[in-house]
Amino acid sequence: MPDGYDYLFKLLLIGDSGVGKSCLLLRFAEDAFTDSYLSTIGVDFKIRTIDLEGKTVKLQIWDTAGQERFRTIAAAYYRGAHGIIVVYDVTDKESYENVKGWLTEIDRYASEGVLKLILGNKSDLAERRVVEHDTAKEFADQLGIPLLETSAKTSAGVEDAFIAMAKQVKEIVDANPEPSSNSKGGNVSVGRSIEAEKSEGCAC
Ligand SMILES: Nc1nc2c(ncn2[C@@H]2O[C@H](COP(=O)(O)OP(=O)(O)OP(=O)(O)O)[C@@H](O)[C@H]2O)c(=O)[nH]1
Ligand SMILES: [Mg+2]
Repeated sequence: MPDGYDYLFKLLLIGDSGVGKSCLLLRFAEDAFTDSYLSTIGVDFKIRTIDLEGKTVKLQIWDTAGQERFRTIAAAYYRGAHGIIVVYDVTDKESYENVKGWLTEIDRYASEGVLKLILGNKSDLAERRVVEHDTAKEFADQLGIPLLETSAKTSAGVEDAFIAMAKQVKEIVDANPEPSSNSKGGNVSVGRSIEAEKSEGCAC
């Protein structure tokens, strides 16, 4: 077992600036929250190791900057991701309307077959909510993408969201244990083993 873990999964958070991507990661990785807003510059990551069905799973979660000027930097991280989480803010209609655009970015830059999850964050702000859960869920259902709501502030749904994605990645990796090429239409990179990652010089 390399470095004390059975699996290494890379997840990526994308979405408009200010929707709460960094706060979601802070909540999941360190069980903390801050009200102050420090917009992410470029990309950042945090690690959390979890237990899934008796296996040790190391999650390396990349947090990207929502600001337009960092888009090209962030796009470089799509390809290596096993799962991508698109976040919007339930109190910000524009951030929800932009989810479509973020999904297009995934199609453009990520490996084919990458897992997707849509998160409506800031569910604690009930009085300021402008995006209804049912509306968003209908949109996500049409695309066949799971949608969950979270609050990085109260923790509601946060653990479930990341664990659900990790479980799904594990199922895919278990079903495709052989390392394979990244080529479109081939066996996707979500099936790559830790050994494949290591031989590529993963510094984690
Ligand atoms: N009420 C509430 N506020 C939140 C929640 N999540 C984040 N915030 C606040 O929203 C602001 C932006 O959060 P960030 O996590 O920095 O947003 P981001 O998506 O990382 O933004 P960029 O790094 O610019 O892309 C901060 O002031 C947070 O405190 C939440 O679940 N509820
Ligand atoms: Mg951020």
